[in-house]
Amino acid sequence: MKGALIGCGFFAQNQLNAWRDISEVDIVALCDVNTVSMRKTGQVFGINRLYSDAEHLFSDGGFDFVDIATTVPSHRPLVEMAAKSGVDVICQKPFAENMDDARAMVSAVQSSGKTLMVHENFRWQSPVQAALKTVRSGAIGKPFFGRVSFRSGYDVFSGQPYLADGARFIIEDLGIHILDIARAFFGDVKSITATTKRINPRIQGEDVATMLLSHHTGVTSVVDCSYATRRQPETFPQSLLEIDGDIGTLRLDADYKLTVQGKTQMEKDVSPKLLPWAEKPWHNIQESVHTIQQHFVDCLTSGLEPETSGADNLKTLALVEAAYLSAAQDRKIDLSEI
Ligand code: NAD
Ligand code: 89V
Repeated sequence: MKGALIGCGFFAQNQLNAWRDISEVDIVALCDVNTVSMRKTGQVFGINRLYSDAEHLFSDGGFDFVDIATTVPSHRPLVEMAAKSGVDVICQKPFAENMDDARAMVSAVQSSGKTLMVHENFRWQSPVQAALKTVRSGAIGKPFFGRVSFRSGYDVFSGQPYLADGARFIIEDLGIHILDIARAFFGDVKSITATTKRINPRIQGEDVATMLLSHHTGVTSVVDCSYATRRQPETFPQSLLEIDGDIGTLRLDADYKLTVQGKTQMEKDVSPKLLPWAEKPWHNIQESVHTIQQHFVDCLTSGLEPETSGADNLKTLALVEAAYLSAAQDRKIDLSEI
């Protein structure tokens, strides 16, 4: 399978490392409006076809899929170009700036008959997968309560300076992952209530969000995230879990400790692998990049819809929109409003 990657910035380096480890894939072309980072990336990964203009990349073609690793404002035009060119697409999160764009992007790729997957990788982290497998095995019975929590004081702005500038920050950038994990465990959401705060005076958007979700399955969950939490041990970038079921409880605690109590008793270290190109503490995310990209390839090969498809991601994105609306209007939002 031949691929092209657009956006040779901070996170694309992980994506390119992961593609290099996936035997079915050869990345044949790169594109970035910033030709300096594009050339540097091309040298590191031995990729010679370089484009500063995506239209030109697509008109030259010669690849089966495109990996869109740019920030959100360019996602819609790039996904629409890909749909027009008839290639499969993997696009970074946040998938779109608003629901209208997201729906148009899903529909454009559907009309082309190609596959669209969102690079929504947090549910693919191996500790989260281990917890999902345990809950799905029935070890804690039927869940009735869940908490998905990401609290950190990590300086995320040094690697991703644009995160300090947007009117929206933590729900759109990070909460989106944590909300997606809640969907993976507890199913789709009926209503959400959210509060937000900005603690760090040097950024524009909110860096704390606390959300209460009612799921169609009857589960109530709390999804909370913060980049204003100074604590030791620093748990970045771990998502911690507490899930109560009718016959037991599961916790994914700091340092990837998975515990089940109740009818089943279990304590297990579910630390992610440190891939050869990865570095701590990012290895958890980096391993999930490899896993989600392999999932994309497996879906293209088998013809199955990716678990984190564009259509699926509309529901995660709707939670982001609903959370902002709830915080702005200080009320519970029914997801049918979005
Ligand atoms: P970045 O700014 O470092 O890199 C983005 C690159 O895209 C830049 O080099 C920019 O020049 C290029 N670009 C922008 N518009 C373009 C266009 N129209 N055509 C060609 N090139 C274009 O950003 P980043 O930190 O690498 O983030 C990229 C995306 O990845 C964001 O959406 C971010 O939310 C996401 N991200 C995801 C994870 C994850 O775990 N899934 C982690 C970090 C970042
Ligand atoms: O996933 C992300 O988009 C990243 C990070 C995990 C650092 O918040 O911005």
